[in-house]
Amino acid sequence: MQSIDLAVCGAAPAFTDPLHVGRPNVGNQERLMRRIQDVIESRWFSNNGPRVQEFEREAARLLGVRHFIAMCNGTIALEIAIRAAGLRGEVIVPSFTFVATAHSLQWQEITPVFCDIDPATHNIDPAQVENLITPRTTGIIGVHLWGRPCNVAALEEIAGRRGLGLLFDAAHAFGCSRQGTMVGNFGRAEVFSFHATKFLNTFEGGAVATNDDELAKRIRLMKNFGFAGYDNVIYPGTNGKMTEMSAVMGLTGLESIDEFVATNRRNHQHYSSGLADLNGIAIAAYDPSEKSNYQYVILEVDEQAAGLSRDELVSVLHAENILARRYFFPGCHRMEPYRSHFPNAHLMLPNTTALARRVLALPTGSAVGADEIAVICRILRTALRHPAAVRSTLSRLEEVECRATVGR
Ligand code: T4K
Repeated sequence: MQSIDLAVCGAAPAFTDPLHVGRPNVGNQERLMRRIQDVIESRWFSNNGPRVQEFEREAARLLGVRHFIAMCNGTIALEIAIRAAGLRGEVIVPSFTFVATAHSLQWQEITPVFCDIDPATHNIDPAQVENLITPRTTGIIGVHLWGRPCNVAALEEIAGRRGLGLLFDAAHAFGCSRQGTMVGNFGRAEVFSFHATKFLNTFEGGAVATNDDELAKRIRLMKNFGFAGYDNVIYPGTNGKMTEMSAVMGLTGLESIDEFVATNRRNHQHYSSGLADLNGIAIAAYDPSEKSNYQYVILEVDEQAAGLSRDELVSVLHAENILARRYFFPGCHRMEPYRSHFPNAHLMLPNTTALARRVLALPTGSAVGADEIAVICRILRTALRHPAAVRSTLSRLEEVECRATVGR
């Protein structure tokens, strides 16, 4: 049999160290270390300290939004925004998202009602939203998946007409715009994540952005136990505060944000040209007329046309130490407790089901450059040139693995 230069076929892996999808961006390390030192010397670590306030001011300025409330992570920020906006009963959300979107509702006994996506945008399909509204529905949460904003106008129209609260999970969309307006300004509020793997990170972190003064006031109380001043609690709250250490990471990242975007955009272009003209392979594009953070390189695999499935390509890449991810497989509706609550949800989610089988995320960010991307593209091209041989090798490997497991 002809030898194929792929690790699954017996060649040495292309990378000795794993290449990750979500390697953190750091920015200027010297400035970061100085700021960390300052925090330690100041002995002020939390509770709305000066660095958190500075981070909030800088981020609000960048987004052109009235209120930017920093928090300890995106999930708590979502929970607080949902509660502060008064959502309860049922809320319509896409299933094709990170499970935190659904959990932030379920955690407070609000039922997430899963809506299908538009296969062209991967975002919630406004045309499907209306079919899911019941007397218990109080809101809609759109997710700007991969940083590509939802059809905000259509969702606003439905929410306005049906008297529903509209929030956005903007975990992927810091620094992105829609029709010239920065994400952070849509709906009643938008929620960001600054998790380590995000384009801008604060180790762990999140924020709510809103132009609604009343809502912002409530959110600030909620994230600080309901304290309106010393010894004065006027609201049931939780602990959603961001630490000073997180804020200095965020401030340092903000200073390099243009560089992060440039790197991501360059990586995206390298992948796009390196994988152009391959049958059955498409890269999710960003609108060049908008601001985008180019945070994700998302490959869509049409198994029929490509000759290999998404999962087979993931196996090929993993064997090379390229840790591509199947975001957001299998869809929230197939995770617990939703799978048990709504065993037939898939009947309403054909586009979600199809896309969850087709999509994979490739390594990008400042930890990868043109050389690594050239190798990744070469591997994908090689695999796709020999689909039959790769498929039979993979099924042989699977059989061996299966026999080993049975024998254990
Ligand atoms: N809504 C949406 C739409 C979201 O995508 C997320 C988070 C949220 C809400 C909630 O926001 P947070 O509460 O997280 O702030 C990761 C992140 O943990 C998660 O924050 C993120 N979405 C999601 C898309 O990705 P996993 O399960 O993929 O994480 P993990 O540990 O497998 O890491 C991903 C890759 O990054 C790996 O290849 C390892 C690498 N990595 C990871 C960390 C933590 C590093 O190289 N360095 C690191 O420090 O969820």
